[in-house]
Amino acid sequence: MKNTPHLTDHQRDTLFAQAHEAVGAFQFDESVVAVFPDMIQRSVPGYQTILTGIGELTKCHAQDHTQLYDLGCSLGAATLTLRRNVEHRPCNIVAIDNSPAMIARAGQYLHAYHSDVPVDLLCADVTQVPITNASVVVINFTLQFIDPQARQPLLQRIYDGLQPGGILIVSEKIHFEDNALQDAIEHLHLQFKRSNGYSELEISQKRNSLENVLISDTADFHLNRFKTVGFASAGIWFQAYNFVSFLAIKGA
Ligand code: GEK
Repeated sequence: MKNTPHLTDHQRDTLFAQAHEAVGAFQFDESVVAVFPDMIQRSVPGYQTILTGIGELTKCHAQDHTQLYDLGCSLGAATLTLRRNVEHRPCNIVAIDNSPAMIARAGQYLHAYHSDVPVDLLCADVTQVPITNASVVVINFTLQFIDPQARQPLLQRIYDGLQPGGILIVSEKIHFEDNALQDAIEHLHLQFKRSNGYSELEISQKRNSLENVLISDTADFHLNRFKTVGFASAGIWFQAYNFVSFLAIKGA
């Protein structure tokens, strides 16, 4: 298994370590794929805990003879968690990302571990893919990259495609309307990145690169939207600074 890639084999993220004259808009290309596990671990507080929680929620809410979706799967970290937690159950998984580089590498990771649970890995825009007969839908840090106008229609299609009692897990970076709160909590996130070895140059160049690419909503905005599309219950099950994971449950 010498050449088999593993999600834990981290190539260090130094994408923004050198000064760039003009920082381009962030793209999920080959260069990002190569460092992605390291980048997300060092940038997103609570990332591992969220994956563990997704596993637990899947164990409790996956329904036999249904589909589980990982929308914006990147290298498939959440897909692997879904798969581990429905092993030996009659479910199948649909994992979708619109970055060909991500999907190619995700396929290698998924094949590196044996499982009897079928996974359809699709290179597609999540706003264009049908969602049917679902019991668990995960959007882990991807809604924030989707055109704000397309978010509610996507959530509506997910709601419509869920079985009664089915769940949606959405993890996002959020912002706060209150400026003092925004500054204080953003400071905590910046300290998290500094303590994980990112320099001021890396932090500021990454921020410029994500401007107009990652567009956050407030927690209230998310919660109201879950209610608008029909979810009976919606709340925050995890928060670390300005990173939140929401759970929305369709009524039985
Ligand atoms: C994880 N969920 O490790 N359709 C499909 N994919 C998209 C779209 C779209 N419209 N827009 C962006 N993406 C993963 C992490 S990363 C989060 C998700 C981050 C994809 C994009 O190609 C990228 O792979 C992913 O969404 C976001 O649990 O990098 O902060």
